[in-house]
Amino acid sequence: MKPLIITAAICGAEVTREHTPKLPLTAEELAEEAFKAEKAGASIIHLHVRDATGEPTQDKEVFRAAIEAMKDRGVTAIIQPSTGGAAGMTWQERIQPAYLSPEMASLDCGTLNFGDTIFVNDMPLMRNFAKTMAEHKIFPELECFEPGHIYNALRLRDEGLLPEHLHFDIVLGVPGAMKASPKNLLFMTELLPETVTWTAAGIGRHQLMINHLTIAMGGHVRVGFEDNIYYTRGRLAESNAELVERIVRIVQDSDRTVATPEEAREILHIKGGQK
Ligand code: KMH
Ligand code: ZN
Repeated sequence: MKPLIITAAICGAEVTREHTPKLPLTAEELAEEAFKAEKAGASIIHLHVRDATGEPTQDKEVFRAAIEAMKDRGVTAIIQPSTGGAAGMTWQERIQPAYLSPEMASLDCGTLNFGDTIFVNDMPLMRNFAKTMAEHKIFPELECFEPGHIYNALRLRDEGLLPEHLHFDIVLGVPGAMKASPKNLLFMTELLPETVTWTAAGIGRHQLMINHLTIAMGGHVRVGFEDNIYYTRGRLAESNAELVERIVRIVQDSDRTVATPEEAREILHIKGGQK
């Protein structure tokens, strides 16, 4: 098996300081958190940003400040801004970080119930995002919360809107969408073409179970406060790095190795290629 890529989703759009006082919000806090997560073993930082009041924003300049702060702090991991933002944002708001031409960005592949709201991703929006990412030489991570999302992604591929190598993120356990279970992860991954790479995210208390399964199945791992703020039941994680450190131990005990940022670029075919 190839080295395993750990993605740290360090902030998200929904978690608040009321949920966990450890949540990084400002550019400097995000940079410090990303740096420590990378030192612990993360090679991708999935990035959401917040405005001065702590609310989620997709403002290009707020992303620019966070990315610059990360680079100044010494982050060499792949920085992957979200183009999902928060449910209810317009597509014009959401696409803004793509104009900064990051190495990678998330591309959500379908509409779903997201808690009490609807996270809208129709085909025209997805085509628009995929085209914009291709124009800016951004490698997309294809976020799929339901089986139909995988078919939508393959439709984008058939329309020539995606790079040759495809990388998926299977997200399970969002309230209103597909539940996190071994059976559902197996079902979702069996829909994927053989040549792709994939990671998976389990929401809330399901994070660790999904992490264990993906390590055993040859996938990659996503952890972080965006999906889960607890280390164990009732005990908040000290940091994103603490969650990453545990994954590193499990990966090594499972006789797999953890990818460096450069290895992650090779595995994803973005080294000197896509960007
Ligand atoms: N915050 C969710 C509504 C992404 O980053 O691309 C969407 C999300 C997906 O987090
Ligand atoms: Zn996200």
